[in-house]
Amino acid sequence: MEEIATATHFIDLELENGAHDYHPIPVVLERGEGVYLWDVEGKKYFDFLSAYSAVNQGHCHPRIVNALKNQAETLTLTSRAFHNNKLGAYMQYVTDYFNFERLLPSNTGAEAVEAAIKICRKWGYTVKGIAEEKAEIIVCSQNFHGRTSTIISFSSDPGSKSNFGPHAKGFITIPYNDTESLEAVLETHPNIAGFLVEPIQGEAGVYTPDDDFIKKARTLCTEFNVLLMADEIQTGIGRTGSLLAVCGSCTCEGHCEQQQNYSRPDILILGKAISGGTYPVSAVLCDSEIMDVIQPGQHGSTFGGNPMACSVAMEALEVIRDEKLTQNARRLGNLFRVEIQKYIERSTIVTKVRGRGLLNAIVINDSEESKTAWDICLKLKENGLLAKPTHGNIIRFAPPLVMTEDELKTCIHIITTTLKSFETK
Ligand code: IF1
Repeated sequence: MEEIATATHFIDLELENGAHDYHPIPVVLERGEGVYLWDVEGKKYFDFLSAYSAVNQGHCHPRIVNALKNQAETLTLTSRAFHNNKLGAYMQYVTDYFNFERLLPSNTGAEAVEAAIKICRKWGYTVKGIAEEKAEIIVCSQNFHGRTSTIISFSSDPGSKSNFGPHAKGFITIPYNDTESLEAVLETHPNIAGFLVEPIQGEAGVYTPDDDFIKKARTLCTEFNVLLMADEIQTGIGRTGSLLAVCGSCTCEGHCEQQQNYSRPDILILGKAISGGTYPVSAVLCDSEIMDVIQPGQHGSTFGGNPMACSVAMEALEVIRDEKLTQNARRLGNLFRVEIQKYIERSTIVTKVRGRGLLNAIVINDSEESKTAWDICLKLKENGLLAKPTHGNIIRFAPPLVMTEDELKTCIHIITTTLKSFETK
């Protein structure tokens, strides 16, 4: 029987056969190239999500795809029971790139966060001298660090958390962007091993903290001998207009000696764009003094550090540098916010634009429970641009970093025209 390839057909197949764990925008994509996506009906879109910032290098980047193809034809997986000829070179490349001494390889973001938590706790016991089972980690409210049972234990989103207990202990939540609370907890709790934080909170609605938040957190962590763990899974690798969001306003290409505003974390967690979205790759980076708490048999992963991941990630990071994508994100991000701000001045429907580099969001003048942001995203889709609400009233705008200025101007036009059709007067 011949099937007609309409969007509804593909959507129904998922609904009938899959877990109902997502509620996607109703578009079925079949092809991507650079900043563009095409659906099964042949309609072309600008991608303003970039697979949640995994596709910073653009869809199907030819250099990254080639690295993937070549490695796939040579060797895909050995497990860590044996060495492979890519892992060492990859580790050397990435530790040089981000200026850390050691790398622990993994596959997904949540898995890397889990590994960071384990490293941090073990450091707490064996180096800091915290008594057995007493280590605590400070986290921020409205965080998003992944979906594992430990990570959801310290989520503040009931949907992510409720009925999935019993929850893991050992986490203390403070408000985001609040160094006074951080200091108060550090002063009153002697068993803190680490502070886990997103330099910009993505899921919270691209919530951008005060410029000195991470810097102050860095100082406090040093003062109290606590590990600063930066989850840069979403903000890292050029997205915010610096190599890492913890680099602040530094424009260097990753050679950290020059970074005046750099708040160097003790543990850096990367994922998503480290592979340009072609393969699941994540990593934990830190110096030997910390990483060496992990010894053979104490952590691992079947796929972690496989030659596909290594080859793809090296190429993906090389592309970030060669194409100056960090600098492009910074320049286009500034342009985006200036133009959207101009629109906001004449708007009743949009109240705010915020973000850094090409990680931005607009706040819609409606309640968090409303579906206005959703409706705007459906209209944007009709007008050829794909974006996703993060709450009922917030829309994230995060195109691939390979966008040109002309393309961005076209997109700003699509966005403002769409918003105009929602204005009440
Ligand atoms: C989904 C958000 C983005 C992350 C940070 C760890 C992870 C993520 C800072 C886990 C993942 C995703 C996953 C995606 C939605 C999403 C997201 F809206 F929830 F916040 F990107 F903005 N740390 N972020 O952002 O990484 O295990 O998924 O590889 O569909 O759940 P993962």
